[in-house]
Amino acid sequence: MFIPKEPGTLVSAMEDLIDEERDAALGNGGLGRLAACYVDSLASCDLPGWGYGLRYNYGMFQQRIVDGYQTEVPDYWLNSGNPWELPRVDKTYNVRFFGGLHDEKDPETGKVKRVWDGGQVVQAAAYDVPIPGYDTTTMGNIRLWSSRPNSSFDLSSFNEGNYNQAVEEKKSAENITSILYPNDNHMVGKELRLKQEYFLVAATLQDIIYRFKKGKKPWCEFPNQVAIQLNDTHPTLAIPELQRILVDEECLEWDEAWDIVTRTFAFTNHTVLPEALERWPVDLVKHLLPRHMEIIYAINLFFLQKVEKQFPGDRDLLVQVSAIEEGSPQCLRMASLAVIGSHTVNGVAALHSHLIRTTLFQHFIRYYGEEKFTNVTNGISPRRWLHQANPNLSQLISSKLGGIEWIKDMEKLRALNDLATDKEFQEAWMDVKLHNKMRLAGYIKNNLGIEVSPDALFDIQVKRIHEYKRQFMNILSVIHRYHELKAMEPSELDEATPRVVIFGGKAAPGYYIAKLVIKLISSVSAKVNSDCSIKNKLKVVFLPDYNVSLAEVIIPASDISQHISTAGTEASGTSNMKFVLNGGLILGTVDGANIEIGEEIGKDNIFFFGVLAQDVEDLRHHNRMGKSAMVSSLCAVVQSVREGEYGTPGVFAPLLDTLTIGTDYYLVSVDFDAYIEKQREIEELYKDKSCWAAKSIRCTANMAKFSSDRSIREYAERIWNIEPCPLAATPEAILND
Ligand code: CBF
Repeated sequence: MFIPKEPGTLVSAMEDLIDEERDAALGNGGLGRLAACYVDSLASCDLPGWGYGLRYNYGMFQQRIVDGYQTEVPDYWLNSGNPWELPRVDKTYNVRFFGGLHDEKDPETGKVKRVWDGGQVVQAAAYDVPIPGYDTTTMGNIRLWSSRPNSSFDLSSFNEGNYNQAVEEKKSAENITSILYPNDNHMVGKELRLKQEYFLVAATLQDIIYRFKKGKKPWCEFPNQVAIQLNDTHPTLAIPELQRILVDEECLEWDEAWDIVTRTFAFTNHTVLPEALERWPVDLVKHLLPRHMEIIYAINLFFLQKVEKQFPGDRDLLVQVSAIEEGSPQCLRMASLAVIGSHTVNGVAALHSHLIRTTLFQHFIRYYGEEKFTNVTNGISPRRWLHQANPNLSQLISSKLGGIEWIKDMEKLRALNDLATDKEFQEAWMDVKLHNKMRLAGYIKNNLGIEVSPDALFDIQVKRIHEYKRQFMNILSVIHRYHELKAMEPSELDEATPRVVIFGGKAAPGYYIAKLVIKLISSVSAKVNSDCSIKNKLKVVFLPDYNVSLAEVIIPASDISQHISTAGTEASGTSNMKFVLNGGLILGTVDGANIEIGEEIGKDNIFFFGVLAQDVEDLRHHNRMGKSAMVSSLCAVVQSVREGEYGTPGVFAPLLDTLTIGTDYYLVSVDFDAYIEKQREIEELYKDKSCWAAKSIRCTANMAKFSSDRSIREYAERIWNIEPCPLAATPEAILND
């Protein structure tokens, strides 16, 4: 496909073509990207599994920075078509919303069944994105659903004069997959979002059942043939939907159906943040999906009856585990429904899985016991995140290891440990890093006009902007460093390690505080970069429109990356793994997968700081009681911002107030001094190039655990009970599915 760069011009090189290609930005952050790595691993490990999702017309918005502020531009990524998808005209299913319920007697059996009819019926049309496995004939697939008016929508309404209504119906159907909600780790209770969730599960289940029925097996075989992993709570409606299909359409008895349902589903929890946990007003669910709400009530009632039987009179326990939260409004707790309807529940890193056992799902453990709750630490694809993103490093590694087998078996990387202190190898290793830093420096110069030296320490924090991820603490520490540099004698300044602090990430459009963080970074960047008195010892860059393509340029270029969430808030993180796999060191809190990365690469090769998750609640309590004062290092920084060092005083007041008038919920003040101290340590250590190179090599060498192949095999063996079965990727095999 050729895309004119300017009218009349054709692209001249493959690189230009690649630059023109748009990301399919169909997710918000780590959650969707994790799933993409998992589909790559499923295919590469010859495991028979697919991913399902929605084909939004508008994906994640494009971020522009105007006058230091984030603005959002719609991402119409399909403008020039999508060469990687296969529209499946033969794969369409109808999906119903709203409507009414009544009972109907089967004339033959005399059995009364519940009928859901009327309402709005839309069509789900499949688009396949084939995912070839690496070095195998097995082909995976991501099937994305697009909504459109159903086939009975025709021109008769127009002819009857109901033109407006017909157009409205068409628009309403198309709206469902029109746009991705751009919130990461934050739930928005909009009817359209709930429609998207049901649309996904209704189409997907019909598709799965269609394939199951081709095998002509009895329903009791379904859980042996099919495993469905709920990737967070967003597809939880699949549980009542399968129950509905089995009871209302396939006429199974309730208990038999429920046994099938609970042996089919497993659920991955990806967050403990309260604001991210889905709670839907019962009235909204009832209005949109009346039969599902009836079924959910019944599922919950039968479950609570069992709990009551085991713990007679323990009313508090019933309140805690109920899928319905009493209150005004009454709400459906999706995570509880997911637990009740699944045979296995997992967290995504060891600490996170421990936390969900001891906090979020602690009450469920009393009833179910520990066995149902497990951990599968996240992973990343070495194909994309080392081989593709960092071709020079991939080549260097392969040349030393005598082959590229590591790409499917990261254990092989361990041999690099023997080369960690080899001077020649260190030089070659750091040459690749320098080359990658030059590439990023070029990008920064071309896009922002900021000159940065590739010899400086590249210190990077790229991820969604969120208070719990503490980009705010990072920029406050940059200001602190700036003040230090300004106060230095010339001789001391000459000795200082030059540092380029790079930020990137999108804030949800309605997340005011996160947007102010971006503004503060931009303002600090403008001031610091133009201050000649600090002799280029500090540069600050905010890279607009962080996305996967940009990540592939940024990640290989890091010396240090920051993963500094308040302990206990980041479920796992996956960019931490990507940076370390590329030989970047980590400055991080004792949180999420940072902990396991430290265990694997060795405590000497990671810079940990900050409070532990187990102490966070007590510290917050202290803050709420007004028992802790802000540390003086932070006070000075806050004051300089308040006084207008970075623009009009007052602009940043709501942000600064989160530390002072607020209760500093994310414990910035508590961690600040330890954080600054670690940064000092890093700057000192960076001066010893050989020591740094050895650490960098050991990082890459010891990341085997974080291959998504390992994660996906754990799901396959411990949760889905499936084995590798290489599939011939013939066109027939794919098109028949
Ligand atoms: O498990 C994948 C990722 O999911 C999140 O992004 C999420 O949206 N819940 C978490 O915030 C990450 O910690 C996690 O790595």
